[in-house]
Amino acid sequence: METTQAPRLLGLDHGRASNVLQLALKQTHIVRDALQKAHPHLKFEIITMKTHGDKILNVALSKIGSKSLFTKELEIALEEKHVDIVVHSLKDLPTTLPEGRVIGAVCEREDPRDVVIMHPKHLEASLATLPKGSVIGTSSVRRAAQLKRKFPDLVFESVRGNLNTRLRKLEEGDTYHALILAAAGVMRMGWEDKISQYLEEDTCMYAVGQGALAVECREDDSSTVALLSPLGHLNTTVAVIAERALMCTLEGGCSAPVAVHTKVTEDQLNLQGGVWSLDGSEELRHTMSTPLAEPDSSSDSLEQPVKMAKVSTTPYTGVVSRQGLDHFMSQAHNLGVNLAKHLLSAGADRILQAAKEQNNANLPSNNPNLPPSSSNGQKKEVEVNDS
Ligand code: DPM
Repeated sequence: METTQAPRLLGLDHGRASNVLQLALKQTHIVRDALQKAHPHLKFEIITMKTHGDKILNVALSKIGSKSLFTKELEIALEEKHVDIVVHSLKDLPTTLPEGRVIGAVCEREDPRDVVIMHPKHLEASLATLPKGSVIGTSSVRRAAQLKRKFPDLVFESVRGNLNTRLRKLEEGDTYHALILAAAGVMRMGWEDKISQYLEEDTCMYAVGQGALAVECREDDSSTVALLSPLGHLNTTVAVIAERALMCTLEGGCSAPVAVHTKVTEDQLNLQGGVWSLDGSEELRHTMSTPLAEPDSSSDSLEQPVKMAKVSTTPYTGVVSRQGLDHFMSQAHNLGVNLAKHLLSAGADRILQAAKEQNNANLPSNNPNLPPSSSNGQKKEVEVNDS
């Protein structure tokens, strides 16, 4: 049974002095503050814990294999009710959540674009004017594939570590001429003034869900689902449902060169999707849109009260549906599925399969930095720090 006690939030703690600067903690605070504002009579507590995440930060993201690795301990803490809410960057959440878990709210999206952070020596340059052979740091196959296509004379190299580490490697070293990062993370870190260039969709489309925060909870925890409701942002929610439905139907993961560009107007949702070969030599893009129309009230059937008896879910790629908004969410979902089907019939399956095989071939076997059995559902060895 759920109690009337306020839910608790969970922050990520890597146990170092610099951790207050880290993105996950900042994002958790953003959501905690929003919850506190929406429910001033309740108290929301942040609980920190250590994760395996920092142990594998020196392995390129595309080579880790399982997208949910970073968040595994958090998931277990949620399941075992040490915490009730977990905050994520939506783009790091798989399109199929673990059983019993839902995204209770998707908060308003920050600028979803990717940006260029230049080395202090090249502040005057742009990607187009950097000298031939300049090294661009990114571990994202999505970014590398699109930018290789556009700038064949640049060299792309993996850059490891959290955002602080990456910035230090750029600014204090001579390895990289520039980094590509998500504007959202850069802004949440307070580094807006370091941005040299914003990448538009003709240069580099963004990742599914990029820039949006997802607030996860247990599906059967209806009191928390209700508390999260005011944090949900409608335009962001329909956009990311379409993007995630596209990704899910393409069966892409975080290591797939898949990208999107989404526009929501008052009555229309417009989704552009793209798929690239790892070297950028092949590109497949297509745009589709759907009207975001109110449901036709005359078609409301007597069934409705029965459907509404089960309070929330029918989650769309994990996102809880809301009464009254269900119609928009289903239109958005269909748009993503239809666009994916179009891309698949135009050859996306072959491009993605080849990319997957190439990625797997690069996977370091027996890497000592990878935690054991990353993909099974065992829930031992969890260390929750309740202080
Ligand atoms: C995922 C990717 C990256 C993150 C792959 C991609 C970037 C990895 C890299 C799925 N997660 O984007 O193609 O640059 O080497 C991540 C960041 C944020 C959430 C940092 C970033 C912050 C932005 C947000 C890492 N996850 O992309 O610069 O909230 O969307």
